[in-house]
Amino acid sequence: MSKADLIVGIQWGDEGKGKMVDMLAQNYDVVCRSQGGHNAGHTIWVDGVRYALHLIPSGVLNPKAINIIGNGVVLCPSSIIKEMEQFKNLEGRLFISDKAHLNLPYHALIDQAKERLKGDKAIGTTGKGIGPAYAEKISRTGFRVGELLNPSKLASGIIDYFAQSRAIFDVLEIATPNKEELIELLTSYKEKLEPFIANTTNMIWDAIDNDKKILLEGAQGTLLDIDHGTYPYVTSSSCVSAGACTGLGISPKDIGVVTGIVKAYTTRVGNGPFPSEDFTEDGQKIADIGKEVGVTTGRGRRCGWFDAIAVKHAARLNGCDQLSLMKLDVLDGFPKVKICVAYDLEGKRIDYMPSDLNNVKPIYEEFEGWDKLAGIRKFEDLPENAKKYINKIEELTGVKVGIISTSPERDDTIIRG
Ligand code: 2SA
Ligand code: MG
Repeated sequence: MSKADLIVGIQWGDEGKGKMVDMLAQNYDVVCRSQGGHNAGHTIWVDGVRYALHLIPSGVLNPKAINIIGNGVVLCPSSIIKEMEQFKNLEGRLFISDKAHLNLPYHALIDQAKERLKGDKAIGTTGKGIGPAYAEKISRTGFRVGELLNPSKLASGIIDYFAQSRAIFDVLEIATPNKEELIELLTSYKEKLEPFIANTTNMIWDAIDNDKKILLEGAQGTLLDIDHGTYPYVTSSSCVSAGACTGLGISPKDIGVVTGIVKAYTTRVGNGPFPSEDFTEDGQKIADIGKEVGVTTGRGRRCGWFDAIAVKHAARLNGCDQLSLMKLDVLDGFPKVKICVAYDLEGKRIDYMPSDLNNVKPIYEEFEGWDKLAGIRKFEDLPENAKKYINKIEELTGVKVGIISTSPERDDTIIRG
């Protein structure tokens, strides 16, 4: 029996999980996604070819690995079909849970209409229909991937749903789909996806029983988690490690090493509180050097300093065995770097994350910067100031920094024993 190792984002997403998962996927037999949808995104370069991944697990770039999209994901058929076109011979290497929920074109329309109606209170979603697809799952009015196998029955179900919800769709100005066109669309999805639809729960149990090496790939990040994030400025899935259990059908006892991925600073895309956001030219400099632009929507990311309070909280929620510190080189050349070591909550210093982050101000400690990290692959070779920065992160969060990334290159990674 094996245990499944897990990679989870510890901030507001975009921590650099892509680089870690791509590196690690080479050593795993099975790579799984358990939550989120095509709101996630990362780009991978292999032998000079660019691959954009949104729904397909990163193991797709390892020809020997099997990739599973679990029941906890919301699957947009048109998005995954387009993504699949980048690869050859996916049959037998990609499996989609028949219990995953469908994210259909009208979900994106609902998402975008609701955001428009919210005006300046908008969440800043990716507009991909993620919230509405999960909302229907929880309301028990959703449709599942397995239903694609019978397009005319599914089309009837969708048309009935539109009839029941007509008043709401009127407000959102969303028309009922034409039934013939809908059947045609769903049939085209079925033709492309049928070979990949499977009972993935049994598949992953078999992998565990047969001692396969399994990697669970998180999407988004802990502070965007529907329960534990900065609600309502969150995504609609369970981004924490526990979510991987429900999203794949495995028990907490099946989880092995949990690695929390953190950036050496903090970014956030979309609206909502962000205590250590830097509005000065330092924040802009981090955004420029770190190329902080969303992979899925092309939106600029807000930037700021490492928030040790938020990371300590997130690491505890996930049960992190280690942290993987990404993009440390982006801070190269800053004369001083800062870490948020505590919050000021209405004049009181606190060292924990309150349920509402809106009223806290960051309390910083400043550190001397360093010169250049690219190419460094051993902890001993890091500049003293970079070592001090990492040691401080360990001290403040209580978690070992086991992996350090010193450039986007796969090999520029320090793995500490
Ligand atoms: P949604 O679309 O309902 O999930 O949006 C709700 C909030 O979740 C945030 N969110 C993300 N934050 C960071 N990265 C994400 N993925 C893409 C990327 C985003 C992009 O890799 O860069 O390209 O813009 C992601 N997906 C969702 C979102 O910003 C809202 O705050
Ligand atoms: Mg991303």
